[in-house]
Order: sequence, then C-alpha cells, then structure tokens
Amino acid sequence: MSEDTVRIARAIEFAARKHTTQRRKGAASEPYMNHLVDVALLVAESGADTNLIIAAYLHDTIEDQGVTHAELMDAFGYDVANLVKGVTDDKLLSKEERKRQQVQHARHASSRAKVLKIADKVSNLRSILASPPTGWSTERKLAYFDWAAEVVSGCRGVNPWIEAKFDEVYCKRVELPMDQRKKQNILTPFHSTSAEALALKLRDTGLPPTPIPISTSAQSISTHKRDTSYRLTVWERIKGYLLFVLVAWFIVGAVVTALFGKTRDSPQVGDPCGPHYHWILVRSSVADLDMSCEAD
Ligand SMILES: [Mn+2]
Repeated sequence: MSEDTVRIARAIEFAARKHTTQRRKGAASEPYMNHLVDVALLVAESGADTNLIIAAYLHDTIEDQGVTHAELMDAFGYDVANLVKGVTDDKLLSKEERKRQQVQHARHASSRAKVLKIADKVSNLRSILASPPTGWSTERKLAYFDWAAEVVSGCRGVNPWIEAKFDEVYCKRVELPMDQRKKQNILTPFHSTSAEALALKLRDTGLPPTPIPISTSAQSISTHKRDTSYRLTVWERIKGYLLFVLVAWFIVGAVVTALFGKTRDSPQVGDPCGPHYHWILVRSSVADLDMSCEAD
C-alpha cells in the first residue's frame, strides 16, 4: 500500500475523531464527517494531489475543533497545515466581518486553496438544498448562495471542473420556494450560461472520465426562455385600455338605453323638446337678422 493511501486514511481517522460530536446545522443533523467526505471527494475528483485531499478532510479542524497549525504540521506536514490554515476563518472576528474577509482572502489564496474553498462552498450549498438549517427563510438561503458565489468569484480560473460543479449547484437555487417574479429576477442573469457551456467546462477538464449529466434544473435554466406572458409592451397596454373603454362604453350605453330609452319619446320635428325645434329657432333668428339688415 502506498504511503499516500496511508496518509489519506490517517487524515480520515483524524478528522472523524476530532469532529466526533459535531453535526451539520441542517434539519437532518448529519454527522459533520459527511461534509468533510463530500469536500474531499469533490477535491479528489477535480484532480487534486494527495496533500490537497488530506487538507480537504482536515479543512475545518482548526476553525471548529481548536486543532492548532503546529499539530497539523506534526501529523501531516507543513504543506497540509498551510492549506488548512489558508481556508480557516479568524473566529475572533464577528460573523459579518468573517464573511467579508472570506471574499477578500479568497482572491489572494493559492490555487490549491482556491479549489478547496470552492469544494467547501459546493458542499455547503448542496446541504442547504438537501437539508436546510431549521428556521432559514428562502431569503436567508438566497443570501448565502450569493455570498458563496462572491467568494467563488475570487477563486475562479484555477480549475474549470470544480467551478462548473459550483455553477451547477448555484443554479439550483431557483428550486427554493419563491414567487414567480423573484424567480424571474434570479433567472435573468443566467441567460448567458447555457447547458452546453457547462458541459464544455466539465469536458475540458477530462475529469471524471464519463461525462457528468447536467441536472435537469441546470438545463431548464439554460434553455429557459424569458417568460413574457405578463410583460406587455406599451402599445399592447394602450390597445388593452382602448378595448376596455370601448367595451365599457357599449355596456353603459346598453344599460342606459334599457333603463331610460323606452320611457322617453323620440324627438319629432316641431317638438319643443327635440333638436329640430332648436334648429328651427336658430334659422328663424338668422332670418330675422337678415331682415333687419335689409331694413337698413
Ligand atoms: Mn467546511
């Protein structure tokens, strides 16, 4: 058995022991180890070296279990200890400040730490979808997705395969319960991300050997045509209003005729109430005027 295999097995054992009592925040309260295995598998599939796979199993030991850099260095060497340190938040800072710093630090991390960072975010987003922490509203989940995307944006350009994995899970946030308008706002920026582009990203890396089927949600997003059923143009609105006024006019007219039309006699010539009578009055007054002119 190669030395690398033994070191990886040792890292799994170390992580399992350190995180024994820790559980994921999600409703399923999965053992924390599930997250570490998830991250390590992603990192391994992305084509990582042994030390990076080991670091993936250990990536939360300093942050969550108080393991020291020195302890990791003794057990797994300087490179692994540094990789873990590179993805560890300063717990003395406030939660908000830590989140802000993650975005900043991600940009300056080493290429390998960036891969680990992205894998960590992929696993976290998957967990939020599969077993969300109790009490988290859709808004809060979406905020986490967007913050994760911000961190990952500083890590891009190092490994297309892991980046495609992130994009794939990030797209799935439209499956969270939300109204149609919100969904529309979310989908809009993704028109440029096609399923083909995702497939190419995955294919270009050559890993894993068989093409990964892109999730139906990613396909539905990429092939999504903007739903314009409720987005009318100005002209369509004007036509709608005009039609409404016309129909309303006829209805009101019909109602008025039905109510008053038959009780009122049609005006006749000579009828003092009809329009012809007024016309006769006007004509006679004009005739009077002419006559008075002739008199002059
Ligand atoms: Mn983690």
